[in-house]
Amino acid sequence: MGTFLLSVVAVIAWSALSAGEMKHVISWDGWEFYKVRAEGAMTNANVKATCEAAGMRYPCYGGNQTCYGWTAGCISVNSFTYDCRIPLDFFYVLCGPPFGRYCGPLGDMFVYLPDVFDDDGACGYSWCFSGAKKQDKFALCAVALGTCASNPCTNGSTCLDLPEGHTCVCAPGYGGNYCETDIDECASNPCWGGGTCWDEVDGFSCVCPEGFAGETCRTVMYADGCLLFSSDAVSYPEASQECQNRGGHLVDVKEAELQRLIADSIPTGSDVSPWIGLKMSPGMMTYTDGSSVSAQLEWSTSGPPTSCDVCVYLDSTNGYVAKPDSCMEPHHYVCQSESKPCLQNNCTNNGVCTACFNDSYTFCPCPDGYEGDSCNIDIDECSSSPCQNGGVCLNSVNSYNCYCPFGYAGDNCQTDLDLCAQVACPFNWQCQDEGNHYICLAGTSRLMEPYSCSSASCPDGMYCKEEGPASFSCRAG
Ligand SMILES: [Ca+2]
Ligand SMILES: [Ca+2]
Repeated sequence: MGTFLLSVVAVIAWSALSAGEMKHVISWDGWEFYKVRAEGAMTNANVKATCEAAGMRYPCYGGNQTCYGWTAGCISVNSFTYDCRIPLDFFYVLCGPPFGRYCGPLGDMFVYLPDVFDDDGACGYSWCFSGAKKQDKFALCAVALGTCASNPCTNGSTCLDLPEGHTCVCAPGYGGNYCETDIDECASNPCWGGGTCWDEVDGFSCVCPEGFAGETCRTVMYADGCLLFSSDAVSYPEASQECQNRGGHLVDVKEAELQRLIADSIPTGSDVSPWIGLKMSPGMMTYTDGSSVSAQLEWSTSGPPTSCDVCVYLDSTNGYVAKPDSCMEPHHYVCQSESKPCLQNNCTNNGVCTACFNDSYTFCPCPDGYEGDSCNIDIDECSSSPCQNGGVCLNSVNSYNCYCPFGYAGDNCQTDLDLCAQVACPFNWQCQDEGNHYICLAGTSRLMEPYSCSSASCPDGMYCKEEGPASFSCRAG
């Protein structure tokens, strides 16, 4: 009785967990075939209901509507076997030939075949026996290839069934017919100044080189302020307005150093020829602060133009010398902002926070020995293994110390001390310097007798070790 109850419980629990479970069998003539776990007797009614509950259609034992065993409601597919029976086709593809009785992927599978068995049993694979007395096996079901029912859309996308087929509406950051592709947002090289780009889902992040900041590394800090390199090309008035919106102005290039800094900050090969803050105001070239053109600015011709409505850009094809152009031409541009202390100092270890462009960008210029966005990293000066001869390195602020083993000295333990000059072996014995210890050898005139270490053998702080007949060593420790 106990065993009987146990088996009943087990069957109920098993079917409750497994009903509807499905396994892909094969793609065939525009359809995807699945075996779907059924619950109860494997009758035609149950096979049909199981397929429909899974959102699928049901194929028949006969392959198309001219063949044996096909009724309305079945799907039509082409068969290549002589009797056009679908399960036999599958056998040939999955397991045959030669045709046998068992094919693993088709095992325990029942196919819709009405009006053949008196008990309404579905047709069991492969000799088409009635399924009416079989319980909880698999129904053969199918969905049309490419329809939403077969879940073709991936990565959280939405599938739309349309008359001409399905279409996948991708979640942001994915592409491809089935949204299977993570779009590479780094493909356009968005990180400026040699920054490293990391592709993410629907975005990217830049790891900026030292001195560059901002989401795309387009802000550069220098001694007197910050420069911001635009990502777009616009007319001079638009560029001027954009810089003002950011709390700065087009860069006033008055010193040759600043002109060089701009040139050096533009990645090689990017062909960016940016507007700078210099244009013709009635009769003379003036900077954004109203001052007249500096003698230090290097020009492409003999000097600044004297007429017309012209603005000035730095010519990338000509070593970034200044060149006039119509103010309405599109160019990239460089904004400039003076730096000032941050409203809040987020820098640690005595770094002084500096802000540019209305606090849009903050920098922590770090004191020597520290690095990191907030100067929170103590640079490990031991990482280059500066201590030689087994010296132990201790990292400190902007420095390191080597603790040398016995026998070595110097800042990096680079000096091999002459131990024999500092110690004494017994009279007439020879001293041999072995780096971090020394050996005393009995003279050849003495008998080769064993030496016995005593407290007097070595200097204080060293211990004696018998090395064989008539020799011993003194070692630190
Ligand atoms: Ca991506
Ligand atoms: Ca350090």
